[in-house]
Amino acid sequence: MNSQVADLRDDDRRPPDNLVLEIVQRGLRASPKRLPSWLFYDERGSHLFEQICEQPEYYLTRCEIALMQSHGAQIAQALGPDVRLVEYGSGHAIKTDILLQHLAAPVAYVPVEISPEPLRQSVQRLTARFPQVPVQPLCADFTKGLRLPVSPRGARRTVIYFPGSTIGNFDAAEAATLLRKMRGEMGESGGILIGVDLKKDVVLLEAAYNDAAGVTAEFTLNMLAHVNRATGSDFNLGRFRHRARYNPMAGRIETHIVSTAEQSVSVGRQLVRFREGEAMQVEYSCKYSLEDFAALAHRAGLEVRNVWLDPEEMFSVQYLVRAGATS
Ligand code: AVI
Repeated sequence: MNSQVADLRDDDRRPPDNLVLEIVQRGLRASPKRLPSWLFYDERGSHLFEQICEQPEYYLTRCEIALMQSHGAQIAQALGPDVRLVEYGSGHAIKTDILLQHLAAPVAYVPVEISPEPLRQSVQRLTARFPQVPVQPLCADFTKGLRLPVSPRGARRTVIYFPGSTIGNFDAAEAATLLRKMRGEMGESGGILIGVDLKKDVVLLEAAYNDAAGVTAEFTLNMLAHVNRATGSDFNLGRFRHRARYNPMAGRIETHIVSTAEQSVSVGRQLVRFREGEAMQVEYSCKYSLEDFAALAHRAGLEVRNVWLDPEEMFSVQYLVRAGATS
């Protein structure tokens, strides 16, 4: 039976505002200052991220969709029939459509998403579009241990779908920990289907995070508006700017919020001083070569079974299984 939208299970882990204050204060005491990237995603931030995905410079979404369209059938074949598909951070689940069109007799689709509204909307849309696929939504933080719902029938394997190169927003140690957690959740015969952005010309990489329309800059600074609302702080958005640069040694775009003046900001009872030009680190977007990613998978006890590339070879979708798995 398809789950009703009202059945959303809520693990309620988005930190309450008093904890947000503590997390922000701790990040602003650190040297250099930093704020966690989940603070981007209030309602406006999520909307701005959708707009980023439509910017001509932000090739990631366009290339991943092109890749799923051209290789969807092959990908579904690699996953096999009777799959339980668990999507981490499913959002509006746009790329999932292409996969569900091709999968043979999927046992269930389990979207795992922390924001209830996109989850509700995607469940409604996918239930209408694929009435034969049971949808079992889970409103939860995919970085924490998940209690997956019991499937309506036995699955041949659980496949964790993690598109969008969201893995790039975790540093190498965190990414290995997350992949290891997925390895546990997918079980012996399971797999991970993951979108991974590739290393490429710095000009293209930096353009993707500095679009001409300024949407990414707005997305970045919106984090301060979110922090003001959640903590009562008084960041003046006009006195900070967005900066995103590629660090070739670390292989990642590093996004900072830079103070354009010497200034003080009140965050709870803490007075935070900024020097002119001082940068707060707010996001990493790691880029991988195919070898880099295979090595990361190996650290998590996984191996790469398949790699698919978009026609421009900018982006990859990879299928990982347990190291040494035979089936
Ligand atoms: C969600 N994530 C994969 C995006 C990225 O490319 O790192 C977030 C983003 N930040 C700025 N632009 C897009």
